[in-house]
Amino acid sequence: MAQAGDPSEKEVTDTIVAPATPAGRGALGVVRVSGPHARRIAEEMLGDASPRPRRASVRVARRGDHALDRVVAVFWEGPDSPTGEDVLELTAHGSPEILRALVEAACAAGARPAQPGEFTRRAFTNGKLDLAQAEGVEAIIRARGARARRAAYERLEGGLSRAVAAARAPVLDLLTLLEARLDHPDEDISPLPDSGAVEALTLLRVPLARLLAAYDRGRAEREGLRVCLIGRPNAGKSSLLNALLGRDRAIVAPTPGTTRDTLEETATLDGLSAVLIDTAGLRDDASDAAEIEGVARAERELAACDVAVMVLDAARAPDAADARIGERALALAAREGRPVVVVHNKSDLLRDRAALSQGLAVSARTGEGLDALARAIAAAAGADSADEGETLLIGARDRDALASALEALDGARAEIAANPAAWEDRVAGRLRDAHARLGMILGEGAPDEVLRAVFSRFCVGK
Ligand SMILES: Nc1nc2c(ncn2[C@@H]2O[C@H](COP(=O)(O)OP(=O)(O)O)[C@@H](O)[C@H]2O)c(=O)[nH]1
Ligand SMILES: [Mg+2]
Repeated sequence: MAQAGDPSEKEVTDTIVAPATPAGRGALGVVRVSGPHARRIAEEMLGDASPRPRRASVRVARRGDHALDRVVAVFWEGPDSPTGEDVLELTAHGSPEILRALVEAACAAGARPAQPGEFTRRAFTNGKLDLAQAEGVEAIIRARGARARRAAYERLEGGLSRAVAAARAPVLDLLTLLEARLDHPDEDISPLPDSGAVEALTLLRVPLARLLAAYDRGRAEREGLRVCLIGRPNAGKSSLLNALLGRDRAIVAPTPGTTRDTLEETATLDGLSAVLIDTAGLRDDASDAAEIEGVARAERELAACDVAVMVLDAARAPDAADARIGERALALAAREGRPVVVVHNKSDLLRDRAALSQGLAVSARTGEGLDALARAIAAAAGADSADEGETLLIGARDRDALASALEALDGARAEIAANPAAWEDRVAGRLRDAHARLGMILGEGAPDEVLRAVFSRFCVGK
């Protein structure tokens, strides 16, 4: 028996109880109890002195002499249970009054009301699932739409955890190799040449970069693909936005420079939800402060979007400024890795189609080419790619960990360049860092504030 003040007593948790179903009325409602007193609570509420684990039994749940409801009771004996502790699950009629009375009866028998996410947190603490999977519990409950649901299920089943483990294993292999040399300099372990190390580090990046790309796709799916319309003033960006929306939202005017700010609207393009962003026209002779700021914002949108649509005016022969400005925008998009779809707008004014360089002919006025444009945007976003990472649900916490792991790997490469032939120690440090960052996705060594932040997003009863 643990004495008061005995450090091992910290390991003993109290017993928690909460309704596991929403507070409405329905056929069934579930109350869950988890912790060392679950067995005693079963005895007190159900008269079951030794409930058979994992067997459903029909019992009258009581508080003292009062019958509360006839319930189906299931008892699990820890550690082989959903939370790793003794668990009692009572399925009653779905009435908020009954569930409240059951929770109160459990509290009278020694439980306390659970905090948000506390059941899942205990499952995590007891090694039933890692942190990535624990977040999958929340995700699958919140998921809207079949794709989001599949991705959340995959995460809950350990899909992301396996991908992270697979990306991490070779990091550890390389680290072990370097450490063996560092720890035993006299032994006959052949050194890794600089070029071999750079190559190994470059290979380590690949799976991490893929997971990060999956994050971008997932975000686009959740929040809508960010599609920004860029081009010179008067090319018809605002008109195209209206045409794609099927209604007038942006101001269209024959005078160039009408759109000085950016404007966002959600639309469905080829079945994908998208956020269309109208921007101020790109120019290199912006004169007033508002114009200059408008161009700067347009460039920021271009750098941050998922797909850029470069709108050219098919009714006008391109001049030197068009070429300069177009090149600058394409270079920026290329540097940021943003796909660009080029369209020639005002195709209704065009007599000679053959004169068009590559790109789609569209008309905001007649609607010509708009369906093809929507398909081209979806294709450019990689929405139809059957990439393996596609089904992985990657959240902001994972993204940060992946990005800092990549940074550590890139730092390791920089160490080799900076200190040829004397980098092993520092590279080992960077690899340890990358390894630890990836472990954070799984919750390894996660400080209490991280765990609290993760589980506080859950509702009570999960
Ligand atoms: N004929 C024709 N005119 C268009 C088309 N798209 C836009 N315009 C006209 O071009 C001018 C500039 O359009 P706007 O959408 O404001 O261009 P923005 O400055 O790029 O946003 C307006 O007078 C529009 O009516 C089109 O497809 N065909
Ligand atoms: Mg405009």
